[in-house]
Amino acid sequence: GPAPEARDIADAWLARHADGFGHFINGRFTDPADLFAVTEPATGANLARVSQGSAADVDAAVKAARKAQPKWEALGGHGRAKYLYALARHVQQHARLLAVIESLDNGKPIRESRDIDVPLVVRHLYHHAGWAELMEDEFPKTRAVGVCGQVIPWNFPLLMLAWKIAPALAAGNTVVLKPAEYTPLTALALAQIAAEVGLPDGVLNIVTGDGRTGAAIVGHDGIDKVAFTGSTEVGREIRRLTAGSGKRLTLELGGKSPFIVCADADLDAAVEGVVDAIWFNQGQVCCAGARILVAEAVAERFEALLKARMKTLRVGDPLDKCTDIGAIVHPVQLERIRGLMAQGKAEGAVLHQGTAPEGCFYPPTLATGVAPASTLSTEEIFGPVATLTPFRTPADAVALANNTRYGLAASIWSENVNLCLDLAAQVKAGVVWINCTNVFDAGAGFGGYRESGFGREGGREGMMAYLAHGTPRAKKPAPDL
Ligand code: TXE
Repeated sequence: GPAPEARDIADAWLARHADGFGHFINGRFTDPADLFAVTEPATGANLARVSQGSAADVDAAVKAARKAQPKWEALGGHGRAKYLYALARHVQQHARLLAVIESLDNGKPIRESRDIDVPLVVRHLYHHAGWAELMEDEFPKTRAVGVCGQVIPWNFPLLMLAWKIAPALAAGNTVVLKPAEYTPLTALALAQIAAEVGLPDGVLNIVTGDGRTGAAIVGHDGIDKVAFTGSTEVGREIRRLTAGSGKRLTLELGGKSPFIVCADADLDAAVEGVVDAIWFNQGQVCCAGARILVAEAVAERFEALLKARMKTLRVGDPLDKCTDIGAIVHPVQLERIRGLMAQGKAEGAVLHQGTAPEGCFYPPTLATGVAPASTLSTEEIFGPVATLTPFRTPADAVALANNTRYGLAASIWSENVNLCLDLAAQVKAGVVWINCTNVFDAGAGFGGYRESGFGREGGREGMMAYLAHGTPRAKKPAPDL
């Protein structure tokens, strides 16, 4: 398991909040009210109780954010950067606590929360502290949008929070954020960290609750910009709700990303790529490489290698450092995965699976014999399930890759760089990885096409979403000679 002290720190933190968590509004926690249970998916045990945010709570949070916004913006980029740097440093100091809470709450392996989630959170905060420093130079004649309502999912609870709040705060906006109801705990810990670093009251407000609380945020008149990451269905609903309201909107929704293995690919590397693409975070990744497309010439060999590798993956206790695949976030999601797999089997798919313990776990799975129009080829499963489909020519691979309602990401594997670049240009996806996958950087815009949503998060493009009249400074024309 993790260093015992880390678990102890988490248990002590949970014990201190045994009476339940309130919302973080205007720099302090409200009294816990209308509590619901947050459970540990790996064991089913209750972890904590948090408050279901009402319309009145949302209203109080939006009012606090409105009041704080002009002062926060007037601080200037350098002033705001100091707070973002401090947040980053304090998250680093509490890294072990945050990693263990994240793994308990979400079910993800501690190796991932410790080595991927939390370090990426820190990196994101530092990167955007840098943007804040450069605001006046890089984005002159812009202003903040105002108050941002942000609603996030449960698959990367703290990382999605960082993606949302870092650019918003750097640009001078204030925030009302709702974490997902399955995984609100690291957001509440981060609220405590924000208080610890003395972030001015009202700049960051965290209201917990379910979709009703989310809808109250999205629909509130005092919100200037909505940012949402989650299901395509809810994204569509939010688009309807905000249409004609004058609110700005960015949506980061689902995916069914292709993972293309060309005939000349380094197959061992591509196998490890699949592990990172679909067996990372239990496959609950919006840009997961869920559709493996492999050149006919190497398909049989690749399938054999992949099945052998799949059998070595350990599914189980998220807090065990040897675990590769942890718990599915919630029994409801597990049922959803099982339902889709049953449908896939009924449509003729053959399932190859590793093993998983009893409980809220699902084994790594490879589905073969899937038709392009079948459920398993088209529906986002959001579990550790990849389909494997052979293709004849690179042009066929592109056609299969683009045969989707989504367009979030793609991975291309080949030793021929010209072929990689040629395919990359033809695959319609917001991110294309070449000979790697699921690589994230705070400096690169991330986002999708089609039903994967619109808007970019990260880097310069990500900043633009949080700026009014936010055009980057035009390069000065060369002076006339
Ligand atoms: O997502 P929801 P769910 C996909 C994935 C998954 C499926 C269902 O396929 O199996 O969605 O997951 C809040 N107004 N993704 O049901 O409901 C909700 O409280 C405002 C892909 O958990 O979209 C939570 O905070 N907010 C995805 C957030 O929306 C509302 C990540 C996401 O929950 C709302 C998650 C409403 N009407 C799921 N209804 C990705 N792209 O990464 C709910 N919410």
